[in-house]
Amino acid sequence: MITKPPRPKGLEHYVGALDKADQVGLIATIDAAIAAAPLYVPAMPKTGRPLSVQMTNCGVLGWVTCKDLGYRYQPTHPETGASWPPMPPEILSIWKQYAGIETVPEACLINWYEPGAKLGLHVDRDEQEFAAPVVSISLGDDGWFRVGGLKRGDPTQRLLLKSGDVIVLRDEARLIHHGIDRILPGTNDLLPVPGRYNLTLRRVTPIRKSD
Ligand SMILES: O=C(O)CCC(=O)C(=O)O
Ligand SMILES: [Mn+2]
Repeated sequence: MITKPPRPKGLEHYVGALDKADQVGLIATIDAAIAAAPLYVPAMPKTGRPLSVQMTNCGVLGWVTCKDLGYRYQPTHPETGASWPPMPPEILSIWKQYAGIETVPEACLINWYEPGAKLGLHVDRDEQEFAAPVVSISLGDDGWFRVGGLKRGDPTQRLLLKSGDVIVLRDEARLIHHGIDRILPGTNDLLPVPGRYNLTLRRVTPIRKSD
């Protein structure tokens, strides 16, 4: 008999955390953020290979990647040079509900997956602070989330993420491998077109007592 690997400790999956009204509100928030900071096509460090996921950010810092400068956080959009739009209060309140920590997130990465887009197995490790969790919100079509362990070769399992689900990676799971195998176009009618948004909230700089 093939047994499923246990769910990694510190990985929390809140199914249906956001109701439809909250999801509709978040889409309006994302639309406004994208109007100020357009989605761009990020590229892999060194090779310059484009990612299939389009990205933008809100918050004081945004996660970006390009051929020459690689993965990093910066306060401005890589193409427009403008500051990222501020962290919307409704996104901050989701962090407050799920992060279980007093400190505030600095970055909200907005990922847009068109049909066919995916995100390879990786670890969120470009932050300077790992005491804070990563909180991530799924909106739109379903997506297969692949999750492994601390080491790249560790066994993996997949979880179906649906619109309104919240994932938290904390403590032992803060640095586990994860990615999106694929999305399932047409599984949700929140958006007028097939696709999936994911919002990833992260603390980037060390937590200060005053935060
Ligand atoms: O789309 C997702 O659910 C995961 C996104 C992710 O892992 C990331 O942007 O680092
Ligand atoms: Mn990630």
